[in-house]
Amino acid sequence: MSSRPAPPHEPVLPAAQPPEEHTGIHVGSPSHAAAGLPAVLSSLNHVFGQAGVVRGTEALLKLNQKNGFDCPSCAWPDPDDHRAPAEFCENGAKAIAAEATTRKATRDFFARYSITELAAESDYWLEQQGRLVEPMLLEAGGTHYKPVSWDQAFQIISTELNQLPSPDDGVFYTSGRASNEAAFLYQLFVRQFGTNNLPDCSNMCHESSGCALKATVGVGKGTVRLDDFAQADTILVVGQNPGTNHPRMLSTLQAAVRKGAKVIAVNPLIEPGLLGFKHPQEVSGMMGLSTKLTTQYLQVKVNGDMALFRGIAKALLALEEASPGKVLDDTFLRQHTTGFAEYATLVRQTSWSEIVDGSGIAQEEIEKLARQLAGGQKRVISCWAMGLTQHRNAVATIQEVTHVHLMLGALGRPGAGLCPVRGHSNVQGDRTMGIFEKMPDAFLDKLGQVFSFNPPRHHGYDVVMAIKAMHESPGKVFIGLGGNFLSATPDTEFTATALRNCHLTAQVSTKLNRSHLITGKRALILPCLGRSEMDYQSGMPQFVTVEDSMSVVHMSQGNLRPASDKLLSETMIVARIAEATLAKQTSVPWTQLASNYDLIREKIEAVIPGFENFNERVRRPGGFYLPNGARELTFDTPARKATFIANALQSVQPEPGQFLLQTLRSHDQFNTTVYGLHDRYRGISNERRIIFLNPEDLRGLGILPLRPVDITSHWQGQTRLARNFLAIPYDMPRGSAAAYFPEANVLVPVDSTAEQSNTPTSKSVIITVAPAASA
Ligand SMILES: Nc1nc2c(c(=O)[nH]1)N[C@H]1C(S)=C(S)[C@@H](COP(=O)(O)OP(=O)(O)OC[C@H]3O[C@@H](n4cnc5c(=O)[nH]c(N)nc54)[C@H](O)[C@@H]3O)O[C@H]1N2
Ligand SMILES: Nc1nc2c(c(=O)[nH]1)N[C@H]1C(S)=C(S)[C@@H](COP(=O)(O)OP(=O)(O)OC[C@H]3O[C@@H](n4cnc5c(=O)[nH]c(N)nc54)[C@H](O)[C@@H]3O)O[C@H]1N2
Ligand SMILES: [Mo]
Repeated sequence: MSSRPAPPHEPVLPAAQPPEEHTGIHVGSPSHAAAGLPAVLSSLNHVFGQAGVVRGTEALLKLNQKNGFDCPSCAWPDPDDHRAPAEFCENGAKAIAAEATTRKATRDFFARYSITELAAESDYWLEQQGRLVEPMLLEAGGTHYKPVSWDQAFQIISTELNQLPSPDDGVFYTSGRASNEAAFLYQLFVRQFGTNNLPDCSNMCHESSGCALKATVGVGKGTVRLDDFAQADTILVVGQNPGTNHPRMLSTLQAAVRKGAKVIAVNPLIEPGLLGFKHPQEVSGMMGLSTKLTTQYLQVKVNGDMALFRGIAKALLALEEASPGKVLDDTFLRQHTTGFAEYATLVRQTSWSEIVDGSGIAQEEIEKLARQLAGGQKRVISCWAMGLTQHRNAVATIQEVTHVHLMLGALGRPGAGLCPVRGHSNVQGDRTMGIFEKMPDAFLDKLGQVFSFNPPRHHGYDVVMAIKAMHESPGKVFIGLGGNFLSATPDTEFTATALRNCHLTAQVSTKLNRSHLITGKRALILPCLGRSEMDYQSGMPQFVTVEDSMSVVHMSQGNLRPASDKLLSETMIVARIAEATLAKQTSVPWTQLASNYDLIREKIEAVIPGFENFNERVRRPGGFYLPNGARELTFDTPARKATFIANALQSVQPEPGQFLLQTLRSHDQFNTTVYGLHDRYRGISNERRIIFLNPEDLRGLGILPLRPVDITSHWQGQTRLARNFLAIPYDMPRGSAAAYFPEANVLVPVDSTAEQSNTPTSKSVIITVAPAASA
């Protein structure tokens, strides 16, 4: 028998991972403070370089102003009262530069490059190609995207969706930049189509915070407002790198420090942005004088926070025993909480050695912190982000943070409370609008009543469930309202197979990314307006609304000329998909709603509590706060009280020779969007394929700094490999490691998720490191 000869050109699948080459690293020493003149120069470079001076200045003048548009870079709130003429940060400016760019990925561009060729380029290169300007279709078996009309695009989506064996074979992803109006219509469409398959980026982000807080204080959102910071005695910044990811938070921290607050950082890495801050809008800051931010820096082990907060609770109990009635807030505990006795017993049973081993922090350091928290007015604010949420025990860890607040009564009074710092600028609003695979019945009842239909009740897929479902059963349809599903999710190669198994993948996007290249049998790019752009419907200017991290709902109106006259607003794209797909099965006047966003807001008001007089109140400068029970000390928990949850102490323990890898952001990226190749504060230039390790650990491995290494992750007998990363010694605890997302996502096992929230454990990946095989 003769075997068939291989075809001359074996078809090459487009690469799911960015190329493994290095870009030419330069390592300097990490900074001692964030912002200052380099930040201002970097902002202007990005904005004027991409958008030109006129368009760039036009955009910056409206950024975060009450009559302008909301910065798409993070969810940190804007001041309620006074706004500076430049109410933005370096990284907000980069986000605007990326959107306002005059570069365009036109039909000629797509004719020039096959998807395989595009996928061989880096994420940075893809980002540099500019705005998507017209709908594009990749036909089955096609190698190149080709232009398609909007009508045809909606027709393809409706045909594919209506051919599915069940509505549950549709997967409808949302990234947290979608406006309230687009998100509300989207979830309505998906539920009228017949499924709750609404995975969103939150599933990979603050889902753990939502789960933890819902159970302890009855609301899955933070309880503080911006003005609380000026009244706080102590502000904990835990598992968060605000210098890069929420730079405007540094002005808030600086103001608090000047009023006498102590800021305490809990982070395995020394993050320069937490050490000091040079306010770019103050003369002293521009001259390089920095305000010292942190008074205590606890270099916790990766995944050691649950042990640390258990330790704080233990130290508080000891202080209370020494001075009864002085430390714990007895009245608060009695009136507003339940479960304290049981929790206190558990804390007493936890030994100091378990706490110190688990956290990597000495008992004296923890006791010192406890004394600080218990001193003064006990006005404590705890802020946290991905350093807490992306671990197996994330929910229990965040509950442990909450317990400390409950013991001190540091909740629902000025200067005190819980502050999960959200990522995407409207991720919190999207959830309020119903982007959730398991919305409560009260929401579904009301939605059904207002729109006269029976919303499906069975829960849908979250992100991880969606990946597995697409992987296991081919033939699904995936629609992404923004985002970059392939690169943002864990286990890149596994997710790539999942997407390739789909009949159709369609992405509503502004910029080119890897999810456009790793596709289903057919694929669509649906280009939309960005937030900075004017949105006219039926000749009338429209605005959208968003909700920030502190539950302020406010308007956002772009002022730039759109990158192309073929772009549609996200809201209109959703409406047209719905109209084409549901046809006669719906009585919702989709395109009529999308022609006047006030009409959508009327429907939001009818369905969702807290939006009374929405259209009127949102037009007031600065918007309005949504109600927050926990802030008012009314707790929507089964016991109607804030609830202590006695979780057994746990942590991920790598074996000897293994490390615990966290995947994090560099200074020059927004999630999967790579603006540049530098990580200025950490002293890294021109390279992303790096792994930070403790210098002693590196020496122990016999690996010299800057040598290439291969990283293998270990999970239940499986291994995953990421090749050719440069080893960088960095100030961090032994046994811990760090590498950038999304390059390291290939190492995150799809099955390794947080208990309850099902969030991928992107901050605790067990790895081994060895000299690169190719070196
Ligand atoms: N410029 C810019 N802004 C952004 C983003 C961006 O990519 N770029 N992304 C946005 C989004 S969606 C989000 S969610 C936020 C993310 O904001 P962050 O959560 O600040 O982002 P990460 O880079 O993931 O940083 C996690 C921090 O946690 C620390 N850490 C890691 N593991 C642990 C641990 O076990 N314990 C503790 N205590 N700390 C740990 C890391 O050292 C790092 O300082 O930022 C938002 N804003
Ligand atoms: N390993 C690891 N993985 C992670 C994380 C981590 O820390 N480590 N963090 C996780 C977190 S916190 C998050 S939030 C997710 C992020 O996951 P996603 O939200 O899916 O990813 P982004 O990179 O923010 O999406 C970028 C794309 O959004 C599109 N876009 C930008 N602006 C707009 C717009 O206005 N409208 C529309 N429709 N599209 C737009 C652009 O095409 C751009 O390429 O990633 C998660 N993945
Ligand atoms: Mo996020």
